[in-house]
Amino acid sequence: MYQFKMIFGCLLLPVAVWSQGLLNNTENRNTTSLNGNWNYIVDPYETGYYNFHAEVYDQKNPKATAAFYNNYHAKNKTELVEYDFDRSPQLKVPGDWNTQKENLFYYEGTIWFKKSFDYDLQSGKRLFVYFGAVNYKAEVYLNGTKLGIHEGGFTAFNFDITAVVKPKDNYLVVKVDNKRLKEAVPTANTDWWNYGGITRDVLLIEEPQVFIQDYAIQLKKGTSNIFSGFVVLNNNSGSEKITLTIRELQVEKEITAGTDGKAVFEFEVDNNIKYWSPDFPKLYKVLISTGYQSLKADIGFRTIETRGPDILLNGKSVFLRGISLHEEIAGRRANTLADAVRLLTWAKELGCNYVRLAHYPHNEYMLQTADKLGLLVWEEIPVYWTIDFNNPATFANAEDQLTAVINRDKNRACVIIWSVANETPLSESRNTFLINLVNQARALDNTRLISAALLTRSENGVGIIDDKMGAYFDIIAFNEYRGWYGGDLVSAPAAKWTTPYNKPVVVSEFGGDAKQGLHGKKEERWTEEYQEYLYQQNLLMIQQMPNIRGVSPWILTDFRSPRRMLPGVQDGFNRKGLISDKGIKKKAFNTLQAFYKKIALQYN
Ligand code: GCB
Repeated sequence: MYQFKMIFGCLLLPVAVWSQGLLNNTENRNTTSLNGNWNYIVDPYETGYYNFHAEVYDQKNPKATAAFYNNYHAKNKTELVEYDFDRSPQLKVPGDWNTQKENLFYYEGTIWFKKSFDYDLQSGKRLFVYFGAVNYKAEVYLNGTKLGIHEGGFTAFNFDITAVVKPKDNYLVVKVDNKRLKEAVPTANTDWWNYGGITRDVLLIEEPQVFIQDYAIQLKKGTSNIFSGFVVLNNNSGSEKITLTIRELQVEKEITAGTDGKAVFEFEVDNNIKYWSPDFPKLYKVLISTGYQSLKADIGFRTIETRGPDILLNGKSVFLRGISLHEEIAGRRANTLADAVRLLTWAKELGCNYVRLAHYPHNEYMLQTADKLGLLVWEEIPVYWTIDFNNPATFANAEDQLTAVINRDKNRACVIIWSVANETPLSESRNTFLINLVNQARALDNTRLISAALLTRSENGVGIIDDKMGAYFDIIAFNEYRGWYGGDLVSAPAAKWTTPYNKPVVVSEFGGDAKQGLHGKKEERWTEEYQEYLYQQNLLMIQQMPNIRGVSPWILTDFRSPRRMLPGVQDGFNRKGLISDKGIKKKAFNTLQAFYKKIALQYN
């Protein structure tokens, strides 16, 4: 159930992750949604988890009626039972709890969720329960049996429940704990609100005994007509034939999985491939079939590489016209297809060909939509600010999250960059930590670019982009806040920058707060005019930077942050959005839009 890892030369305690392979491409599998209303119990003292001497029930006395995961009901009027899910209130899943109930607005701690369901599983079939994400730690039980634990608020996980599920009256209980911890990923301190809950879809996935668990298909690195990849069958015992079909390209290949379940392939395609790009987001219908199953997937094919300061998409130099965004809309967690379409349509309207999905892996609708709308994507893990770089368990956790997001999204043409960190303070242990993440990302996927949002320094007024980690990255990305946290705006366009790296430079953040509707002089903080001027001056500065090949200003929309409390202006929101949390555009939206129009012409 747990993974044991060797890191920094020592065998670690188990990290709380599920080692069963993740089922990707859930949109095309045989699924039943468990979304909807779930009963919940707020449990700040974890009364349903520990007995009064602080012993964990599921270790000490798994059948204890007082353990909430047993979903026990009193058998008669004399029996003492101090909880009852069925008489408890309900929350929507998926959803963050903070914005669903007023009294949970600032809640951080444990809440138990329960969902009852029936399922008629035919013999010879297998059933999995899949969680898109739970923030932060989930302990999952079905019918009183512990399925496992998952840590990390933004990655998917699943459990095989074939042996536990019954035709009627199943009860799925999830203990969700979103307490912030110094050693967690992210750590206790972030500039975004730590929404708790079962924040993404919950699905039952039915599969045959031997099933297609995972696959990768993309253009081999350095080529534009060789497909390479693999298919993994779960529970395969003999040799099994798999057919890979892409009808539009007249591809029909037979490959064979050995007893390890894995079939690796590489073949050339003579037909003209229509390459995926923001201007032409072509997705091919790919079919993977075995004797028991056919799984379809929509996959785009494109190449991405760098040459000196250039980012080459399908061999052609691109400028990343981007915007950063959180997985948030209207002051709540975004978690539906409609949310994804809304957010990414704004990005398109802005003239973007690229988005930075900050600061953690976003939900699958975002990637699905970016693939369809034609937006290049930077994906990130929450190795943010002052992560506990000296802690091997923190590294194992970060590495697990990186692995999970690469596993989930490796077939998305839109994803071009895996980012391993944001604004981390310089130290040797931080370098070791990040280098190990870079190595892991490259080992899992050698076709995409690796980066991180770095910090810079200055000497005699010259900005210097020389973080040592730049040597390990394909793209040199950094955040700068000229005219907001420091530096003046008047002289910004004349500012000098330098870098020792002959690589593409991307400004991963710049920006400043404006309260939508607040107007005044361009020198007055919080006004739309200040933000507009800040954008004008920063864009003039950025255009002069050496090797500049992209920018993703901070940020598309205002978002909740408990660090931002100025009354009447911030009120718990970071106001650097180009669009307010109410969905109203600010003046700087037009400034960036005009800039992107100009850049699009230059790079065409
Ligand atoms: C940053 C962080 C981002 C913050 C932003 C700000 O550099 O990467 O998470 O929200 O600055 O508004 O200060």
